[in-house]
Amino acid sequence: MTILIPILGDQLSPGLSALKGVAQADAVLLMMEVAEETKYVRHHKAKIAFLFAAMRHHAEALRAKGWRVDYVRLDDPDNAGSFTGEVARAIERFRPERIIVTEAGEWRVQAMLESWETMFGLPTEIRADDRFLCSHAAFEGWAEGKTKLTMEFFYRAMRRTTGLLMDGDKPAGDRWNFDKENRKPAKADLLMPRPIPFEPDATTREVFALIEARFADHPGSLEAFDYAVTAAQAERQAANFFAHALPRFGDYEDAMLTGERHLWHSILSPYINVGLLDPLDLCRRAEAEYRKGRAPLNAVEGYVRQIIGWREYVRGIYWREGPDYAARNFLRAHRKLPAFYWTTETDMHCMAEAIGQTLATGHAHHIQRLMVTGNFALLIGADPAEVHRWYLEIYVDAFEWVELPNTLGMSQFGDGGLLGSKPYAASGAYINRMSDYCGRCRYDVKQRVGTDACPFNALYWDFLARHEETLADNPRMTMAYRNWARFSEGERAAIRGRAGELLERFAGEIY
Ligand code: FAD
Ligand code: DLZ
Ligand code: SF4
Repeated sequence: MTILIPILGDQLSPGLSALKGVAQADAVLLMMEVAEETKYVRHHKAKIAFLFAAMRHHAEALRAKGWRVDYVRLDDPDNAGSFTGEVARAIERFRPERIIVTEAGEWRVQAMLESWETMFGLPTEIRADDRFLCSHAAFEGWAEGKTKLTMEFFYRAMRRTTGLLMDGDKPAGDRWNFDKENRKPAKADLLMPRPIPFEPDATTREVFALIEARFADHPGSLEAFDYAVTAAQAERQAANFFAHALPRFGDYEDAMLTGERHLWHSILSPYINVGLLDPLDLCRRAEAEYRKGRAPLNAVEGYVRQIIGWREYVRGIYWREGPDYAARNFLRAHRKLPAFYWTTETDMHCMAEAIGQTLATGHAHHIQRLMVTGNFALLIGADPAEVHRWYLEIYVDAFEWVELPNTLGMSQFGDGGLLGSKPYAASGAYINRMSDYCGRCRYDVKQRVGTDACPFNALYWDFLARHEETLADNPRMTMAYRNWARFSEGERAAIRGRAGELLERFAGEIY
């Protein structure tokens, strides 16, 4: 008997559900580099390079464990160009009796997997992806009957289910959430932790050559590429994080500093998302650091919350809301993103920093994504579908199930508050409080009007004014609207005039 087991680019886990209980002698594992997946958005060069390098290394690791792996490269002259086309070719080659596959991470690909049984006339078993800690059914069970799907309550349920950071029935330290302690601005110092840079090996360099030949027109650069591309390297990066960065992860979670790409973040999301690291294992190890007194509770709780809370929660929302979620546009925002999202050519220092490091490496940390590039797109009224496309193409860790709810929901308020209780809109004052950017900027963060005034300021007030009818009733916006009402009529007109000029300027910068 031959079983065909397709393994997708983000399914690089040795314990993948599709492999469970299968005898190696019966299985052909199919891994495919296919044009369709590289082109549905213009992925950053580093994203394709990371995926292909990790896939090629993973194929070798599976072979070393005794699996028969059929690996189709992008430049294989017979490459059919799509998952379905390659499965069809593999059926010709191997004549399997059935197919087993782990469910896909996005609606688009899941629809392909679901078509195979009828298309190929072969029994096709689609198994649940048990690398996630909350199954679709468990999320539905939690969500059922609730009028508001609040992340914090989901997170508490997940703490109870996993037993992470629990002392009996109670949360460790008698509190569920230490977020209030985690908003300190940071100062650069020589002792700051650094992720391990990994020198690209021959396999990765071969992928680079392919990327330069085939994807020269895609955004981003490979020059700074130093990602882990094997499970062993990802594991070294995780150990480095626990030893050096975790203790202050909480304190500086929201901080931003010029020239500092990593601060105390883990930079492990690409590895978790493709399966080189296991999220539950990482959380258990973070907890062990706390229990052994090597990391404070605010850091460990913050880290665990991001993974068993936010990460699982956004996945639950993605699958619950369905494929139409991507088309939501609650604020009816229709502007284009300015060209500098692809070029870095802006005199706003915060934007140049966040976009610059993104184009150079394919990574930016959460507050840069949310409160700099995301906030700016929200304030100018950029179309959430376009913002979603930018985030999906530009970040190495971007897969739709996690990127879409974060971008369209959390950052752009496109779902009208399903995911966040208010828009993450902020003026320059927030960026100034959490970073050293403003001191290095040509704009004055204290001014609202005039050509030297920080653009975020007028745009923030204008955003509130534009959406007063929709947002003023939101209790979390009351204070903001009260402040807006305090301005004189003349001040309000001047602010909106400055915002109008800015919007015209940015609208002219269409890529
Ligand atoms: P850390 O700060 O070290 O956090 C620890 C881990 O928690 C991360 O590795 C990640 O697995 C998880 N995590 C943290 N925040 C979130 C979150 N909001 N949602 C889901 N998981 C989270 N994350 C992605 O993995 N892929 C994306 O495509 C993605 N797109 C985003 C788009 C926007 C607009 C925003 C605001 C956030 C997005 N995030 C995305 C969430 C978050 O920014 C990244 O997970 C984080 O920056 C990854 O870096 P890190 O590993 O150093 O994270
Ligand atoms: C993102 C991506 C890219 C660029 N290329 C491939 C590929 O060639 N082969 C592959 O198996 N997966 C690729 N991926 C990931 C998929 O597009 C998709 O995001 C995941 O399989 C989740 O459904
Ligand atoms: Fe950004 Fe405004 Fe600060 Fe400049 S002054 S860095 S534009 S927030």
